[in-house]
Amino acid sequence: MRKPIIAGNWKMYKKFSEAKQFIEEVKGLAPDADKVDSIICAPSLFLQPLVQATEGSTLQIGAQTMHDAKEGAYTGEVSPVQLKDIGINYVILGHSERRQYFNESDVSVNKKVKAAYEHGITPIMCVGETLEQRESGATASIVENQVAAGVAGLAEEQINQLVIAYEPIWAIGTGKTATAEDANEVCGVIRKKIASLYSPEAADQVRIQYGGSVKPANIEELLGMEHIDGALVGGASLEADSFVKLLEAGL
Ligand code: G2H
Repeated sequence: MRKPIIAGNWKMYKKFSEAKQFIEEVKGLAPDADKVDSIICAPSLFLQPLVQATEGSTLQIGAQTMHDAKEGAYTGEVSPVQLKDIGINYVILGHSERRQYFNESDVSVNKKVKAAYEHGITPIMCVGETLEQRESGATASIVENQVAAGVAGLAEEQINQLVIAYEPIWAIGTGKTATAEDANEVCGVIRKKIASLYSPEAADQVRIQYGGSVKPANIEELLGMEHIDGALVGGASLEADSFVKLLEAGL
């Protein structure tokens, strides 16, 4: 049985006062850590104080991106060493917005995934197709290629720690959710790809999230699917009430 993993992705939303208030409201309500992994991926600026604010809670704070180098002259960037040092255990890598607006590629995502492992941070590696790719029937091959490129060079014993988020780009922030069946089908393709690259046992352990307009009204159906082990949630993770409902759906 794979443990559900529900992660909020706040993107570039919230002032610090709002972020703190959210954490105050949610931190006592997050489920037991042995039942659900509950994570908020906050803007870099807020990470350290929010880690402190969640002390003693099962709610964890994650990052939304990082550089692959452990340190260096990379103005504006944050390193895996810096994240780990303040108590960050999860990082979203290769989100489609990073790929689209910040030139991230399968190659740079792979470097970051490897760097995350090197420093004991669990990567939430995002993959997903555009609407054009879906309509041309290329979804499976696009996603398989992104997965293979993203995990290149990882050892089999590292793979069971991996979290993959399948986020069809056309469903992000648009209100359009893939049907649970469609999402499950692509998550199944991802699992099969891991099985062919590593082993059926490794594929069985990898946790795969669906992301793209997940909300309290649709999360239960999504989580009920065979290959969907969690959700990466943007808009619906911004309100405390809604996020708590999402976490409870993981129970
Ligand atoms: C997809 C998702 C969070 P939303 O980007 O990663 O955002 O739930 O708003 O579609």
